[in-house]
Amino acid sequence: MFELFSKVKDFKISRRAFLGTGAAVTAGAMVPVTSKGLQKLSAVQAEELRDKEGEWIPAACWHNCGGRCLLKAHVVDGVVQRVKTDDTREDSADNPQQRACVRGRSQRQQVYGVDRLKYPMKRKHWEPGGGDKALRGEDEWERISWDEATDIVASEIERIKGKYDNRSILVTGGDISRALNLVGGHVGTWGTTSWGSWRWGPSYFGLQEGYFEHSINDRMDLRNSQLIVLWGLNPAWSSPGSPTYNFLQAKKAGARFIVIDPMYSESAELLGDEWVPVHVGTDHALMLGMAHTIITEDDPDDNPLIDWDFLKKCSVGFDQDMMPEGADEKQNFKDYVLGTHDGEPKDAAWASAISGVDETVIKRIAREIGSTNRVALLTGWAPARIKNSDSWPQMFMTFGAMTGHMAKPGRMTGVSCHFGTGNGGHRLVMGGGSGVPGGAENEVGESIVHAEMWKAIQNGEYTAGYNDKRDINIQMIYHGMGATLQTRDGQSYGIDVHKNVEFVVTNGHFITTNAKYSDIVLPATTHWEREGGFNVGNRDALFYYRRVIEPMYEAKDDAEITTMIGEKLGFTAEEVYGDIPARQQLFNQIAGATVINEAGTDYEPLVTITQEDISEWGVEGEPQQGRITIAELEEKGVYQVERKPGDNYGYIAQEAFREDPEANPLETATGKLEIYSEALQEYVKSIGFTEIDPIPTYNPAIEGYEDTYDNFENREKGDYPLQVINPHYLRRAHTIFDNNPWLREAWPNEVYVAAADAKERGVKDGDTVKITSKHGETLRIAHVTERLMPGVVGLMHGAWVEIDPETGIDRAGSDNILTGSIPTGQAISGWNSVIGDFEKWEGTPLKEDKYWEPRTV
Ligand SMILES: Nc1nc2c(c(=O)[nH]1)N[C@H]1C(S)=C(S)[C@@H](COP(=O)(O)OP(=O)(O)OC[C@H]3O[C@@H](n4cnc5c(=O)[nH]c(N)nc54)[C@H](O)[C@@H]3O)O[C@H]1N2
Ligand SMILES: Nc1nc2c(c(=O)[nH]1)N[C@H]1C(S)=C(S)[C@@H](COP(=O)(O)OP(=O)(O)OC[C@H]3O[C@@H](n4cnc5c(=O)[nH]c(N)nc54)[C@H](O)[C@@H]3O)O[C@H]1N2
Ligand code: SF4
Ligand SMILES: [Mo]
Repeated sequence: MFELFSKVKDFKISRRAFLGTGAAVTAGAMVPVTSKGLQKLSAVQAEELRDKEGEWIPAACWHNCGGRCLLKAHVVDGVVQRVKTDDTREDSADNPQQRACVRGRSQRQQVYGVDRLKYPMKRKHWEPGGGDKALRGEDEWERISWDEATDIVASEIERIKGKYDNRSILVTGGDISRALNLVGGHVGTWGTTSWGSWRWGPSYFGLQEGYFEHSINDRMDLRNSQLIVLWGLNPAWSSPGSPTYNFLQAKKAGARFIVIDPMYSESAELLGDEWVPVHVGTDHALMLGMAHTIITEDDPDDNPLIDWDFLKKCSVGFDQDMMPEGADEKQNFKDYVLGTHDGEPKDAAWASAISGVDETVIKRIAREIGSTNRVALLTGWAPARIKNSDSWPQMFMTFGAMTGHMAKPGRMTGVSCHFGTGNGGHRLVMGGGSGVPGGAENEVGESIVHAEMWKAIQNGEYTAGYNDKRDINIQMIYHGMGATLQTRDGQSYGIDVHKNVEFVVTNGHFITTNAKYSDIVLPATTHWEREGGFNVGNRDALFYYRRVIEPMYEAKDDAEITTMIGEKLGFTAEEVYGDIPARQQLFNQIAGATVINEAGTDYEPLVTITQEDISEWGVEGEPQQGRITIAELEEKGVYQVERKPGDNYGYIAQEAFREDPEANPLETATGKLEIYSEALQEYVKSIGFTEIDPIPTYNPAIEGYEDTYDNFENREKGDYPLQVINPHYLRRAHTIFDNNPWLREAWPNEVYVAAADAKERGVKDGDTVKITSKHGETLRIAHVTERLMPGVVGLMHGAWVEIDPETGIDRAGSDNILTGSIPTGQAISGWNSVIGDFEKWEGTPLKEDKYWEPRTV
């Protein structure tokens, strides 16, 4: 508990602002902080603050949230009083303001959260070697000094290295590798995270993964599409900012929207002309059924549905005449669809039995896509975050190639997700590098796949590749960044691992799940408390932020934490990080920022820098000519490239390839789109889990729709008759903001259950339910809805686990309590392939989490 006046000091508020008499509290300004969070000021205090001008400072909104928006913080006397968003330009359809979502606008509640991690803390019963390790997660915390904390971390690194070796240290993220690599390195982690099977596989058959490179056209061109298919994406929740607005412009321009999704999402509601509910993870089967309709009904003269010219010119593997050299002719896609060799046509009836989509709908949509001139086939990554979905991206490409909806105005096939939602293309404006040199090499050079990580550590063996299993003995975990224990597959196994290793340390902002199960927690600054930098989101705009407030309490930048630990390990600050001061790093990023030139052919400097600027900043650099001054950047916090239809900044994905594939080959083995791809097959095999065919054949997911049945042929439901998905929810950015009191009120964290399933189980809206999977159990208040197709449960991604010590059941609705540790194919974390059930909870009903106590220490 803290008393008010120490707060005043902590937050660098002048005492005067607090010395008003006990006048009635008004609804005016607020300042931090009491044990209950932000506190309202008295009328006198508020008036005094109002008299001060303060400054609007561009403030970072740095989360992995799918958007990027301008935030500005109004700072008076070193304290943020309010937050606003983009008013730096007129709003228009072509050049929308970069407006913040509900989360960004609540960020003051996060930075000033009463539950901020304030000081380095040690678990009370920790001792070298771990002490009572099972107490992790339940133990009390003791405040310690930075000196003691970094001593403990460095000595544990040395101790564990000495007792075992560097292969016993696992780092899940962050800068700490720089220090650890100086003493021999550590084991890392890897996986396909966001992308599912879109991460690496597509480069082998010739499509882009959607984050770094795009296979869809830019937002202006979207308005040329007559039909837009949103296949498993919900921009209204997962890409806030302008993407949904851009889609709306396409709708105004006349596009028809079909939404294929097990959930009738806000995007479906706003944009959709038709909603096609599909069983989770069966999209591949559905698309095969559509391909069958097109193949069987295509007639080049009377009913052209297939773009034969495109297929022949730009792809291999479609039919027996288009096979790459050396391939078995029988293994072509067309024969597979028709069932020529396996006797099983993948027709609409076959697809309907798996996907749940009516046969007539499958045929009608297939015909519509095949016969419409300009179609955009857009998919998110969610349908690929499915175990065994390794061939799904290749299927998506194949369907686009068949119908020729690629690489032309209004025609595109690919990923529309995250920063690239509905707006593909190279960045039009970007920041420069900081100049910080790369760190020492990690001599261990080994990494464990997320999808098996916790179980592999439990079992002492992990998969390093095809026929390559290796012993592993992890005894120390350093969570430098990320929410790994919360966001990786099989959380129950993860908690067990955390209760058994010898040492766990976390850098963070709060007692997050990682921190909760640690021995030492180190308070990190937020981006509001740091020197500054750039953030990018959609391709049109670059966001600049600078220091808004001084570091809270004893929080330090991660770089400083790593440096301190490096020093305790016997190295100089320069050896850990180089010797470029933070101010110079920021200046370098500004000086190196570039923007597309008017012709759209090259980049030029963004910021004009004078000798005076250089002297004022106290940095080294050269004057340069750009578009805007440093002062303007510092004031506005955003630079947005002005767009208009037909300008030089448009983007048509793979346009040059389509025009002349010989002169502009893809980076695939054949230089073409590979509907038959041995390279993809080899790649998947090399990872060491499961294998696939060179053409996109349908592989039912592990824990997919078919597994909800004991006997799929006879349709006898099994013990886990429902499918659980984890939509990315507007309440949070993954786990971030789960503790934010405003967002807890705005977006209750209920589990979405289909009305028919609820009725069958005697569950009413607002009842507490227990959701069960093969791997765990969790409680939530039920939101009974018609928006989910029957058979599907929507457990929103990212809630912080809260294991009830009495029942052992999670009370928070943590998604990864329900996921297993089941690696498949190309190391996919298949979070959307989980089967389960729910029932009415007969124990104490849950309180809405807006009434939950914050995790303060
Ligand atoms: N079951 C299930 N699991 C999923 C998903 C799913 O759909 N279902 N989605 C997956 C996806 S797509 C993703 S991208 C991952 C995301 O997985 P993570 O990246 O692990 O998730 P975040 O919640 O973004 O975690 C960021 C953490 O870093 C902290 N942090 C932020 N900035 C700083 C900083 O500067 N310093 C320090 N020290 N800490 C900082 C935040 O407070 C937060 O705790 O989750 C995946 N996990
Ligand atoms: N608000 C918010 N936005 C975010 C994030 C966040 O945590 N919160 N995270 C960001 C990150 S890192 C990522 S990777 C992206 C993820 O963005 P996406 O990969 O698009 O994931 P989701 O938003 O979970 O799901 C999109 C839609 O797919 C549907 N869906 C789920 N399974 C299937 C399926 O098997 N088939 C079909 N056809 N549809 C399915 C869901 O119902 C949902 O409507 O979101 C980003 N945006
Ligand atoms: S979409 Fe992301 S960047 Fe934009 S305000 Fe919301 S949380 Fe911040
Ligand atoms: Mo993600």
